[in-house]
Amino acid sequence: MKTPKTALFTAAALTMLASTSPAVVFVGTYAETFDEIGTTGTALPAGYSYFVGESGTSNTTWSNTTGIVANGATGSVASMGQNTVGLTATTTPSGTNNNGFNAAASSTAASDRVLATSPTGVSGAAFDLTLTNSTGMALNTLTLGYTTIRFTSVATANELPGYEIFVSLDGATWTNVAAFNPTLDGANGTIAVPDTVGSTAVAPTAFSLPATWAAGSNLDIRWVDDNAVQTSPDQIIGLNNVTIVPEPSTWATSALGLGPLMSLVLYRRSFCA
Ligand SMILES: [Ca+2]
Ligand SMILES: [Ca+2]
Ligand SMILES: [Ca+2]
Repeated sequence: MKTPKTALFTAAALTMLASTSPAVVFVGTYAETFDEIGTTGTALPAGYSYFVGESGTSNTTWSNTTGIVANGATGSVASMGQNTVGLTATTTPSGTNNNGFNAAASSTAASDRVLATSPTGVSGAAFDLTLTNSTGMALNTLTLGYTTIRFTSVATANELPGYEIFVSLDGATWTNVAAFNPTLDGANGTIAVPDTVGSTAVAPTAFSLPATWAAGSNLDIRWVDDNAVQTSPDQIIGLNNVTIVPEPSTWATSALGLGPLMSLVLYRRSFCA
């Protein structure tokens, strides 16, 4: 029974590496172009880690009936293992690669760098961003924007197109943010990520966190790419131009301290009237 033992060992080794890279301090605005990686860099930007499904999972783990499974002992977003080998730097990603790519947004835009995925032999791959809430206040709603680059066209439809977003406030329990789940055709107001070459700009969209993001604590955001069943390699996709801000209406008043201040002004006015 050599094969199962090897698979178990590999999964255990990946789990041991599952701590993410140091978090980025989030003071109320965040923007990442990935361009500072450079054309030959292999290191992820600050706050990012790369994960793949553990050994023993495959391109049948997630499907259009199960979706990408958030939590569970195996075959879930929660059970993915960190891969610290380093990115593969290239202009145009091709083939399969469980290290992740540092790619160019296009062959004519070499300085515009993109993190790209093309998982193989596992359930999928993910880029994970860890942020520490240094705004000094609890946050419940964020506005997230990013661009999905579609590097390749595929002969048949990808089972689960593009990236799905998962968030975690403890690094253990994960929640899908359904508003960002793409479809091939963008039906019913969903994000369209067709199986053709191109880019999909996901407009900044507000979403509620699964629980309050307390001041001083961490939030993880994962862009998860499934390893599709139908084609091999399945569509190679990439992540570019991430922006994150607190949801504007709550941020505008609380960040400037206008909430308590306005209350005091109103109280004084009524008291002195
Ligand atoms: Ca870029
Ligand atoms: Ca694949
Ligand atoms: Ca995929």
